[in-house]
Amino acid sequence: MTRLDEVEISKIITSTYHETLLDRLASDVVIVGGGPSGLVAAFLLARAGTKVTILEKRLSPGGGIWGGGMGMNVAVVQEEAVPLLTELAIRCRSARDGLYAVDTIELSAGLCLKAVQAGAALLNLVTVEDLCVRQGRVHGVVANRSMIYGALPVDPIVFSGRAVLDATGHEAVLVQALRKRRLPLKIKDVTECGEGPLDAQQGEQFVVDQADEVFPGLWITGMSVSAALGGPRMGPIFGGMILSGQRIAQQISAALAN
Ligand code: 48H
Repeated sequence: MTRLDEVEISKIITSTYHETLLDRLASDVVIVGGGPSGLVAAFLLARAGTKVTILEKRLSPGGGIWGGGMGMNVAVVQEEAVPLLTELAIRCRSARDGLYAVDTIELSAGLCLKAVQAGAALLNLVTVEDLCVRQGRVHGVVANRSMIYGALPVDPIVFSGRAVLDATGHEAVLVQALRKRRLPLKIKDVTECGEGPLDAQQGEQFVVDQADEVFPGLWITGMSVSAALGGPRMGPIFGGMILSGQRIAQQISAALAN
């Protein structure tokens, strides 16, 4: 058995983490939120060679996937999402009428694994509380340790990115931060963030079609699209989140190439 020195173990954790942290203070793309839409975007961008950092406030990334519907750990996806999931080696079981059942443990773990293996860095327990805006463009986010945020008077630090993606789900945290300052968004001015009543068909189409850049340097994907624009919620179906992440990855790639 390898001989153990407890301080050496702590040194490995500290030095490895801080090496990543130092490297990731500046990225091409900062993705806030490690739910399905953020993870899909992270995987596709990282695979294309983009330097991607995901900041996730919770201990476990995966967002709303884990709970499936009412805590039953099965996610339903439409057939349009199956090719990407199959490419990621996430198994989809045909159920009926173009709908597939996916084990939520496999979906969450699979998306995290593939994003990280493609080169995305995922920093958990990091809560993003604000944006950096200079000359009318978002160029970073303001973040703190989740355990500190809201609990202690400790200042945050900044992660910069050429593109920032709000994938914070129902909270649409970054859109809220801009609205609060009355900064001019490219989207209609709904007075408060918040989704409309549940309509699975419309809600799923909405998060795919409306995923876009909403302010120079800031894109939205997944449930934050519904929250930011007042689109319908869709209930326990995840194909739209996957396709929304896919669409926004294409948009960000195209923008970074210019
Ligand atoms: C860092 C943060 C912060 C912050 C939040 O909720 P998510 O799963 O988001 P999506 O859009 O990828 O997927 C939505 C889906 O899970 C869902 O909720 C559906 C389909 N609902 C339908 C309905 O009708 O209710 O993930 C967002 C992630 C989470 O992991 C959060 O912890 C994280 O973002 N997050 N991370 N800083 N300030 N806020």
